[in-house]
Amino acid sequence: MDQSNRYADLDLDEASLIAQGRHVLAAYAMRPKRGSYLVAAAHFAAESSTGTNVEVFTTDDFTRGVDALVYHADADAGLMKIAFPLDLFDRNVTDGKAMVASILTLLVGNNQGMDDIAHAKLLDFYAPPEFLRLFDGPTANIHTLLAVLGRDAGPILGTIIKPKLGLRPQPFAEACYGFWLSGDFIKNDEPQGNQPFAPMRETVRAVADAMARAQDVTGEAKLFSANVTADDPAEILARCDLILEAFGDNASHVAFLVDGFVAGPTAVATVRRNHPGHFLHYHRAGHGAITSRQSQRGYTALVLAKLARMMGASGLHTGGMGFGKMEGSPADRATADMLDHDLAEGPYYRQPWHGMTPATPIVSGGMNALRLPGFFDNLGHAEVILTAGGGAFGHLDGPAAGARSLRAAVAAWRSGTPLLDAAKGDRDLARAFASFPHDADVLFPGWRDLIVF
Ligand code: CAP
Ligand code: MG
Repeated sequence: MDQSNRYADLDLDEASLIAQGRHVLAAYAMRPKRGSYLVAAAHFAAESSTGTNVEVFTTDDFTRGVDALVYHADADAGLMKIAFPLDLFDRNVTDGKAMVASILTLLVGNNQGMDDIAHAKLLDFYAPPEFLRLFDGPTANIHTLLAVLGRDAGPILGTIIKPKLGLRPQPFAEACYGFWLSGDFIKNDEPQGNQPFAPMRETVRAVADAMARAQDVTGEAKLFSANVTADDPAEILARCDLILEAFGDNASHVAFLVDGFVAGPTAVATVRRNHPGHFLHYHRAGHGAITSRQSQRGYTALVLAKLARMMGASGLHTGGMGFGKMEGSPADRATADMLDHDLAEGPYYRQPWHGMTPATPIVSGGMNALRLPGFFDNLGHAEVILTAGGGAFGHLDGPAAGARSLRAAVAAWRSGTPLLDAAKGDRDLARAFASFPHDADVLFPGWRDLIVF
């Protein structure tokens, strides 16, 4: 059925829609399976809002007033844009706030499985000020953690305990201690929780003890991001309580890690609303299934970043941006900007955040000292949390030397010193070349003749 006379209005002007502020706007890469582009787009808008594939008897004039409308349809480019009236979005019965679950249900819900659509991917969306105000936004960010460290500038240098799984409580805590001798921040790797071989109560107590010892030895504050991801909000909160109790006097040195893509907005909101004083670390394992450039459905990492900031994540993984081991490119810098700028450029919409607290990019995935200068050149600043698992525990001289090599690489980047020159006077950095020779060969050809150990 052609519904384009109801669910499309190509005369609508985007600038006016933004000025009116009564719609969420969404840009999709979309290809129909068959037939007219506009007819498919209109059906897509219908399924995403008030309609279905046929006209229904119960529709009244009010219903028509909240139809989502296709306002741009370009068959050649495979691009469509849809305006979603704000009234479509669900509000909490408890406090009238809006929810990311509802955004996902409308923008990338049933429309992802329609028979007449070959594929559709949400590339960007615009949230007007009135809608943004209905989200919690972040309470904490890198500044919360820098205050604990007694510093006023990033980066915060961190690691992920590796191996990912298989360490029992004491070896796990000793791995933490080793890194904390010179690094700042440790996160659980995403599958680490309450496995039978490493019960959380025991592991967390040992880690808290390792933190206290490392702080005594170094005279510096240390940070731990504890994974509290679970299906049940009650289990998440029980984990938070257990962790805060174990860390005792150092409870403010704890961040809570939620795997927000697999556990969903409920898990993120549970931590955000119950522990607003703590840094909420949004890890995004699994997001590649839909955000990957290979995926023609779902949404992009930039969309995920916008949603994470709206939900109140303090920090979100933004990947290695082409400088690490995960899929990415230098253009992913826009994803980091979306988290921490007050006015951020998406590929289709400019998003003003109207003072919503910035979130912090968390840089991870195959990072090591050799890869940092290129990464920071591209990003243009270093106000990030950097977590290098292999980059710390893969250093030939162990995690403390790994942490020092990361710090030396940051210092070299700040002072504009080429890394090879810096490595000549810094053993930890020099040994990073020997530790990651494949990277060294690619990034610094000829290094073997220049660096003496
Ligand atoms: C990094 C990591 C992170 C990935 C996730 C891992 O370890 O712990 O989960 O960074 O990707 O398991 O791979 P390494 P992203 O430092 O050893 O690579 O940050 O892009 O979400
Ligand atoms: Mg990991």
